[in-house]
Amino acid sequence: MSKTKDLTIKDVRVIVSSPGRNFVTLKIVTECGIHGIGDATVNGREMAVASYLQEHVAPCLIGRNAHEIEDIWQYLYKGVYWRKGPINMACIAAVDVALWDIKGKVAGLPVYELLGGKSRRAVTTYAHANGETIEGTLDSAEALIAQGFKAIRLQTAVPGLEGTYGVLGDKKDYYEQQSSRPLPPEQPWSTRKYMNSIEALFREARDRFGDDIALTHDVHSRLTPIEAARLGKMLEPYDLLFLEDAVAAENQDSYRIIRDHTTTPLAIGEIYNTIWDCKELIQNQWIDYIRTATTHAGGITGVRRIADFAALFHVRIAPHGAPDLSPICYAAQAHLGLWAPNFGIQEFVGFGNEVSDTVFSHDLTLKDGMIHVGDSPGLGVDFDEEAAAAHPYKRSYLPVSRLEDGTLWSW
Ligand code: GCO
Ligand code: MG
Repeated sequence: MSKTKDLTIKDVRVIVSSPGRNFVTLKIVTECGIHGIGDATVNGREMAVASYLQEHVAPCLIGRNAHEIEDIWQYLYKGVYWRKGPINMACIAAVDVALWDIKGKVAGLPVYELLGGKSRRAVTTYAHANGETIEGTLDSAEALIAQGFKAIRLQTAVPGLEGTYGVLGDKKDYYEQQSSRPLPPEQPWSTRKYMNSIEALFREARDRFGDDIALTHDVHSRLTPIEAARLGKMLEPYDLLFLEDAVAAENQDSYRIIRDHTTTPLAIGEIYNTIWDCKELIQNQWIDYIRTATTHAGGITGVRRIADFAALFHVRIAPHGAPDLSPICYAAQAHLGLWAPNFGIQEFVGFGNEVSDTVFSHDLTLKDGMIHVGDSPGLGVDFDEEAAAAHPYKRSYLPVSRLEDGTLWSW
């Protein structure tokens, strides 16, 4: 069937829109009219990705055969000379995911079938419970458990600090925090205050919910390795599914120190772009979950490679799923999660909001905390360019963190 279709790429469109928040969407159109879409959003640096795609990537795609996903991936990776990097890899990711979408549509099959078929019924997720107090956080967790979630991430404000990661006070999101001043919001950090308050959150969670519910926590790279080792030990009695981003690991060796001291499972990877960023973490078995996202780590092709490598070392995938990842990314990761033999869990904060629902349509459904993938050919997600045009890009930044004396810290 595919032989009769002309899959020459004839148009590549880059659309930056803000249906609730900024997204960079790539649309690849072939001669026969079949199109595919990909997500290239890099939160806070959207226009850099858009211009890289428009100016440098799109011209190389025109006239290419959309079926040649691997060759196009290599052409954009090796062929660019400047390897890796968040902007470059998000652009490769968007192209890659759009091409998988096209291949699925041509084959008349959902993408997970092209990857090797289902390894499970549906994709288990973890949801976020946040709060200004432990009680507030646990109330929000209780509501999620009532909806059927079996795994919850807990984040609570640190007493004495204004604006802890994951907790937004009276603001809906970081966009709202910047409504009067579009510059990175600043938040204070104190490791001492955090270390003195965090254990109570998990102690009270286990007291209230028992042992069946899986719990995670995101440290957002605020600790040093030895502090993270201490935190891991401190939380051992509460049996976390994983402790996320305990330490930033440009130096992957850091994780050996944490691993030497604690049996709390470790997860990292949401800002990684390639397999090289996590190679030592995985092959030394210093982590348990690798959290690379299709949007930031070279698409389905990039994350599939990481997943296969990770499987050799008992490391499972737990892809990033924050609200700055578009429904296209959610769909791509749902297909991967359905297939990957070493899938662990998917982070999930909803498929979007009322506004983004007018722009993105998809056939994913959530039931009992699991994402079910429909049987539409390709990714099963689409993007309405006209609806998107009603929501123009709005400059916005992620926050930054400072210690109480003003020193810049990891946010
Ligand atoms: C998470 C993340 C996010 C990121 C955000 C950056 O685990 O969900 O840490 O909150 O900070 O997606 O763009
Ligand atoms: Mg995180």
